Amino acid sequence: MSGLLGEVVKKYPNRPALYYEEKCWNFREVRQEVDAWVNFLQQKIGAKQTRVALFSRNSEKLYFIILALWELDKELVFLNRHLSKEEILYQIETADVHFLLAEMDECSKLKEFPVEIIPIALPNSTEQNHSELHKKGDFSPNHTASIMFTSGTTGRPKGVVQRFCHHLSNAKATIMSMKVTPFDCWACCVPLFHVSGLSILMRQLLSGCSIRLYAKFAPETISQDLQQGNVTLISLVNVMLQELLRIYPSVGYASNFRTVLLGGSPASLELLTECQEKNIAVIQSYGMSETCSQIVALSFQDAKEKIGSSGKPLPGVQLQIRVGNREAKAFEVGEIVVKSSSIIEEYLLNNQNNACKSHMEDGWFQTGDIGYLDTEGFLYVKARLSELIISGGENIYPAEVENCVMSYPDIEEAAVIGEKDSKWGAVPVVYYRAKKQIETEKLVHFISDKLASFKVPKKYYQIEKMPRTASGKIAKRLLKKER
Ligand code: S0N
Ligand code: AMP
Ligand code: MG
Ligand code: MG
Repeated sequence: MSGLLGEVVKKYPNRPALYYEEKCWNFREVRQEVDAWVNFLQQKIGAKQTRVALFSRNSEKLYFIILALWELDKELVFLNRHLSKEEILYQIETADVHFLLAEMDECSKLKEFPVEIIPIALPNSTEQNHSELHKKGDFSPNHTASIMFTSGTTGRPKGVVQRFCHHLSNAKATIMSMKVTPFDCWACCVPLFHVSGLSILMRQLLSGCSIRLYAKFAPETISQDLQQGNVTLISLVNVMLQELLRIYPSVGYASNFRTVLLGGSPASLELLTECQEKNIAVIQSYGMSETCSQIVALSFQDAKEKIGSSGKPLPGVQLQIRVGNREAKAFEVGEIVVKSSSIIEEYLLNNQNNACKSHMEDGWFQTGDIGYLDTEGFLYVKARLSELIISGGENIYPAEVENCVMSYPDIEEAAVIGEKDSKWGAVPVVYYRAKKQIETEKLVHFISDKLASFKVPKKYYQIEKMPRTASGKIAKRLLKKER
């Protein structure tokens, strides 16, 4: 598997690799850009450093840097761009990172961190001159490619350790099931710091397809690219598809546009129906960071008959519904467990280099999601074991927000629940009990300092008494009545 980048460059040197804003780079030009970054970065970051953190929006530079750091055999720690300073600090300490590459305008915010900050700016020519030959990354299967944090039920983030073998196994399955070719152009407007985005890069390295990368989700620009035939595939979360439909052109999209890969959360039936009416092919998918992107998908051929289903396992993926220790019957609801070579083996925990296994003894991975299979083996995801709230494709674990709210002076108890939201799908709202009247504005300010913006509750209810279940736990279902 040596030199993934080298191989794709050798096969398709003159084919377009990357489109970004008005520019295009073929694979040979990508190689040159990546080499320049390799030379620059190897002078900045010592060979002994195994991990490097990245904090950035999508950009052509970020794309080159990811490839360059892999050429240097570095493990990449992807930080969500919306994180607060405290969250970033926690993640870089957990991952034991000493170097952080950040967008220029974020550098001042990060300057007191115990890491060396490298601004993401073009390496200047004098720095490039000092270059020496470097060892080309071999992308060996067991090497860690990326680490992405997920919060989990305890409220403390843990690192999802994605190795090249996991990514590549997933990429192969996706390429096979979606029939991706070098003539495809995959629009990447999801963040590269999520596996939704990074997996597109992996699929490119294996298939030779082009990528059209966007700095942010700009619906007008993307809609135009879809109309002009500049894109054949696109990965989206619900809120993005909804925005694109709002400005859907009467002439439709170009005929070479093939399909939307929709993922990250349950798909809205309304949205799927509207896409069917407009003849937009959507692959509804189920996946997670731990599975290195989609592992179950509903092809658009099946979409009409099986609307609401997440589909069937991708090639190489085994799926079961478990009730206790046994496998469920058709239509019986239980926990979704999966087995596949694209599933991670371990999480990084809060003590440096302290990892925990992700699998059960028998090799199955417990997703924490609840669902059932129909008689033909189509998966329906019903709910989650945890109270995870998904806002616009970003995950929010109530425990994490509750811990933060309870650390505010005089607040004694807090409960966070998700509320339906027409734009984001769901948003967090908080109920709390305190010794005295709390000024909401100050509380919001306090939380915003500590948590990523999308985790900050959108509504605040100070209540006298928390409703409780017979066993004494907060009865979240009864909270709304306390308003
Ligand atoms: C929807 C997005 C683009 C919205 O962001 P927007 O409007 O561009 O705003 P920003 O400029 O980024 O931020 C400005 C402020 O807006 C608020 N905000 C932003 N996002 C959210 C949000 N999600 N919820 C609530 N508020 C939000 C903030 O206040 C922000 O302020 P600052 O800047 O101060 O923080 C954006 O949210 C987005 O990109 N969402 C998608 C994220 C995503 O990709 N999720 C998927 C994660 N899951 C996986 O990766 C596994 C599944 C998977 O692989 C997959 C998923 C989808 C499609 C395909 C696949 C696949 O299998 O391949
Ligand atoms: P993440 O850890 O951000 O990758 O999020 C993964 C979680 O998103 C899964 O465990 C599910 O709870 C949820 N999810 C992803 N796809 C779907 C889907 N098709 N239907 C329901 N939930 C989904
Ligand atoms: Mg912020
Ligand atoms: Mg997430």
